[in-house]
Amino acid sequence: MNSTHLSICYLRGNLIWKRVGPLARVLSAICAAGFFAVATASATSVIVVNPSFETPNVFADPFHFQYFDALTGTGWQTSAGETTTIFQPVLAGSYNPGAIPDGIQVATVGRVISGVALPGTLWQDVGAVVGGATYDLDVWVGNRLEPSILDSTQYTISLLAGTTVMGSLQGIIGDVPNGGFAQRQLTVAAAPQYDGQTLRIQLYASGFQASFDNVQLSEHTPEPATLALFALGGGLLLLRARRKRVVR
Ligand SMILES: [Ca+2]
Repeated sequence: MNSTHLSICYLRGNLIWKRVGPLARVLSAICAAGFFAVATASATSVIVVNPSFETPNVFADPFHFQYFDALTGTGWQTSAGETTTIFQPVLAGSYNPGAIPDGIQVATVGRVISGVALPGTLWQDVGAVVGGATYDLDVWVGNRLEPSILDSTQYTISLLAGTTVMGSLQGIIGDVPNGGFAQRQLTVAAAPQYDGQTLRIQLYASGFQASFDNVQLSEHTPEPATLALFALGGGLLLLRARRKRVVR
């Protein structure tokens, strides 16, 4: 719907209102629905640093992985030592051939040391929350081929405002095909009270280990021009209602 459509909607409703009131109300409702559909149409990508875990290249490590907390400049932070890594699966047997969604490296979160499962958390702050916006967070989740005990690993993908979880998505690694990756999408509507707070992406795993790759975030906000039209339309309807009361 555009401004022309808006005008037509209003004029038609106004004309019909005088003859058949209920029909005009239905028409007005249809017009309003059109406005709301357009009001959420603007989408922008939120910059995620190192979204695919390709930096730095960890090939030189004997096991082709490095712990995040031993690296700088990755764009990601980790809370617990030695449980999150950047991994380059050079050797066959980690994932199915061609399974890595993007590039040649992934992140692994969580591990087991001496039979004890250590959870892991990766996070990145990506700017400020826009209150009223809707966010789509896309993450690929991987299930390594070895060993099968990995299947019981639980993972949680979250969007936070500061340290408050606005929304999260949970799953079990066993739901992902063995040796493969599957895309998961978390959609979060940011409540107005979170406006201006730090927007944080968080990836968590416990039980054994989850793999993550290709993290993408988009923000959907109402278009200012559309909101202005909507306010104008609302104002016109209000004026019309007042005029009608005066006439009576
Ligand atoms: Ca990658």
